[in-house]
Amino acid sequence: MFESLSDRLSGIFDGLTRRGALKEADVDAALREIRVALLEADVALPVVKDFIDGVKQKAMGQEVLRSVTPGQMVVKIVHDALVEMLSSDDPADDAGLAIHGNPPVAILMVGLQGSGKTTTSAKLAKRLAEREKKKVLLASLDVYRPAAQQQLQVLGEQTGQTVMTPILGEQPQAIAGRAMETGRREGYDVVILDTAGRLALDQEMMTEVVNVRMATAPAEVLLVADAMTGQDAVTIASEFNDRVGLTGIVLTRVDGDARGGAALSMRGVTGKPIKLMGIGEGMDALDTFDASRVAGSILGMGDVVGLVEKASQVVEQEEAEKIAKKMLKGQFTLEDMAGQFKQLRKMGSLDGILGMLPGAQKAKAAFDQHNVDDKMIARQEAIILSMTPHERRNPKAINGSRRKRIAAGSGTSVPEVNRLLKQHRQMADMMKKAGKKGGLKSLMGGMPPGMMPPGMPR
Ligand SMILES: Nc1nc2c(ncn2[C@@H]2O[C@H](COP(=O)(O)OP(=O)(O)OP(=O)(O)O)[C@@H](O)[C@H]2O)c(=O)[nH]1
Ligand SMILES: [Mg+2]
Repeated sequence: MFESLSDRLSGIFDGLTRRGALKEADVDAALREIRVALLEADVALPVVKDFIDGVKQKAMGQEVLRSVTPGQMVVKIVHDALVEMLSSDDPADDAGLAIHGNPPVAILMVGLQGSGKTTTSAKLAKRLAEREKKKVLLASLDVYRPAAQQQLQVLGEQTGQTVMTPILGEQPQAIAGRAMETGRREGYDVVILDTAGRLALDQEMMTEVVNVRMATAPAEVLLVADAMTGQDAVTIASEFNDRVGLTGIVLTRVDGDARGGAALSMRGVTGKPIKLMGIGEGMDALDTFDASRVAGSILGMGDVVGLVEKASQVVEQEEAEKIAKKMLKGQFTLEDMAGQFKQLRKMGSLDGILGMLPGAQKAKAAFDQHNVDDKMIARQEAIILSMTPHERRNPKAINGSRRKRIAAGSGTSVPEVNRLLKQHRQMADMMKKAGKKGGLKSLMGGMPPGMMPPGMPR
């Protein structure tokens, strides 16, 4: 079934083991297979189309790394694009839930019957209580299914969270109102409203949910959807989004063997982030949404992605070594300097990189002392990028009027351009000397931090 995508791709690229940029024909052939794979994973057609178009743009002309095949390269590009599309743009603090407003903050859980609303409500209450130290009140608005309210009661007991006591005959909107009132009176931070599910979308149910939403003004309206949902996912999600207005999606049963196509469809169609995922029946089995996990199961080829990642690390290492050798010969150009900045930026924020290195405290102090931060690197990179290739190779040619132009082009100032040129001159000199005297070690000692190529021996 799906594992065969890998085989299909290697078929297309048979005999194509040469390195070089990806050609349009290769990319097209691979994307045809990926299109089929996505459809097999139950991703909705319009979403597949958009996605494939986007990936094609990205893939064209990309270098194929040594030791991976073009097919594997395409898979990696597709995987990254999937992760990007599935990821939320929110700088998600925890799950990116808006729970820090004026208490009590309401969270409304909606979705089809059996999608996991009640279970997820209880899991979420526990999570917010434990991780965010919130006082949470749970309320069941499900007056239709017998024992629905008791189910929440039981889960509340299990998780040690308060569930509002039901009153016989009370209607959903009234229950919601009472829950908010109780929340206010008794100092709850969050009120989670668990609604009733239906087998299919029906208007009466939508109207009820819309009324509840208007009465409680929830900070979050979460669509709880089963990862196993097939093509219905799109209809469900867009209907709920149009009628009720979603703020996010919770994908349940990610622990099952569903391929996760629904996630991509719902994300694509609603544009709403998937904030959480259910990964089991236990009350702790709720996690922040992991885009790469779901992308991996949509493509079913995590191993390929890992392989390409490793290959790209090797290539980066080789690049770094090449630059280091050039530096020692005193041929360190402004282009090399820009390359260094790019590498640094690609690796993430400086603080993040330093956090990953053992014994980073000392390095961090050195960076701070030299005022090297991400913003400064970005500005310096911009300055170099505003030069012509000729200027980058011949810094001596950069006269006063060129400096003005470069400063304007990079949104910096002439003194900043001067400083960068001076820094480059000093580095090139220093490297030449160090190269004559004795190797990399002494060189690294004298280099301003921020200029050390990643991957160089320290
Ligand atoms: N494996 C697994 N099971 C889940 C997950 N989330 C919910 N379930 C199970 O799915 C079943 C239905 O969950 P409920 O929470 O009752 O679903 P619901 O949406 O409230 O159902 P209705 O109220 O009838 O519409 C339960 O047996 C849950 O244990 C999950 O992430 N993984
Ligand atoms: Mg329920």
